[in-house]
Amino acid sequence: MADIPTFAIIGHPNEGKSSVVATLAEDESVRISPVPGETTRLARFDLKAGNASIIEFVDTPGFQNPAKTLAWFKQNANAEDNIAQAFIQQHSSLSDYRHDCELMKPVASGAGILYVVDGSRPITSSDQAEMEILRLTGKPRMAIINCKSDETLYLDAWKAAFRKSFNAIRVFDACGATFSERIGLLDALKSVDQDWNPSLQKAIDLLQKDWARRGKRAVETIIDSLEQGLRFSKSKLVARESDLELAKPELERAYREGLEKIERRAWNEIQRQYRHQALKISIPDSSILNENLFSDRTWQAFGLTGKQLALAAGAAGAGIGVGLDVAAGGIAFGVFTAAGAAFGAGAALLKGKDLAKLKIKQIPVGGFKLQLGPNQNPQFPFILLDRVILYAKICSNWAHARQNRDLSISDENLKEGSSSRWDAKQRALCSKVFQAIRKERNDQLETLYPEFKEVLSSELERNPDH
Ligand SMILES: Nc1nc2c(ncn2[C@@H]2O[C@H](COP(=O)(O)OP(=O)(O)OP(=O)(O)O)[C@@H](O)[C@H]2O)c(=O)[nH]1
Ligand SMILES: [Mg+2]
Repeated sequence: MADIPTFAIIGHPNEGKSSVVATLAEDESVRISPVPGETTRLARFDLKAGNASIIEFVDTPGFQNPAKTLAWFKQNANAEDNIAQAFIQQHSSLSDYRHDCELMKPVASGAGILYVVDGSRPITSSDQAEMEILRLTGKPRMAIINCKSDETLYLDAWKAAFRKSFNAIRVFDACGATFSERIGLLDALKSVDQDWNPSLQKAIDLLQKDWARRGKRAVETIIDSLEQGLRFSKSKLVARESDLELAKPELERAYREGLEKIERRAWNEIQRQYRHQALKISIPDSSILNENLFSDRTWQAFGLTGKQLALAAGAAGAGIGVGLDVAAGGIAFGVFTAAGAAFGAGAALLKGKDLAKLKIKQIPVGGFKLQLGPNQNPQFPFILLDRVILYAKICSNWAHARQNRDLSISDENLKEGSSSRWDAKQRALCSKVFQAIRKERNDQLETLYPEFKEVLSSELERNPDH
């Protein structure tokens, strides 16, 4: 394997070292814990583009004896070529220095140093000692200020302290960093040591290409789920007319669950594409995505306004006539539209949404066939689309260090859907796409999809704060 840039993540216990590693290496298997001393051995994690490793990050335990280690380093500073190696040799048999030796190993073998501190607390003498030890190693080093809380009182003091002994300083939120913030950090690392420049630039280029590839696959997944959702129907056979009423709620439930399954499959697939395999993404409680697909809040928050919808559907040549109010408001209207049979009160499961038509057909050999869907509501595809886009945005910006729910990171900015913020032309394009999907006009889809994919791609790339 070709040599790849290697960085050791070093610091005091419990400062967020493993969190920085998890986010930079996109690896949710890194062990993170609120209890200090979680990391006791070196652990190597490769950031990959496709299957190729492009940067290696080495997680290390926290310093155990910074003051004594510093005293030793000062005594031996001029005597040793590889002072980290000499330190390990002299201390490897002492169990009190197990962590100090462990964290020096990657330094001794030439790794660059990323020193992580929690910038929301004051500097202590131990921190001063650690900074000085790292300076005495003579290795290129960057200080990463990872604030575990919102306290900013001590930031300037940290920066001033770092200026004396570090080649670069970076504020980096391990639990909230987006892709572009990660790229920003890697970019800044290039300036720490000129020798790193070419290999880091190559890694950044590969990562950006890989990111674009993941975005493309997410778009494919979104389109797939849209096709499945818009064409989905559920049918049921019943023997006697008297069984019809009983069968309707059951059919509704099966229809709703089927749609939810389609949606969930797409979400899981997108999650996998962004390397969150272990399903550790937990949608924040405040997120509208915690509402189900059929709730009133969902239909208020996502989709288009009535006027936008009328324009979009009009441009697509889809008359939505009396259905318009239903489609736009979503709330004031009754249950499924019944076709071919009166639809009783028992069908109120999906209340509030004119979602799908129920057809009841008498079968010549006896019995009845009930069919629910496919859904014809003009607002429905915009709702599906907005929900899956929002999920993809959360996923792609979900730092791999964010393994527990109680980190208070809000998604306030992500609350509403995307499609209502697109321009009229883009919304009309959507309506055309939806119509062609419903009519299974693959010839039309072939010409519409390239532009539609561009709309989706650029939406996924848009900063989540806007
Ligand atoms: N809110 C918040 N919590 C963080 C952040 N970074 C780390 N934490 C939390 O701080 C705790 C320690 O994080 P780790 O990444 O395990 O720290 P460490 O430096 O590797 O700790 P040791 O391995 O014990 O030395 C965990 O509970 C993390 O969730 C952050 O940016 N914000
Ligand atoms: Mg750790």
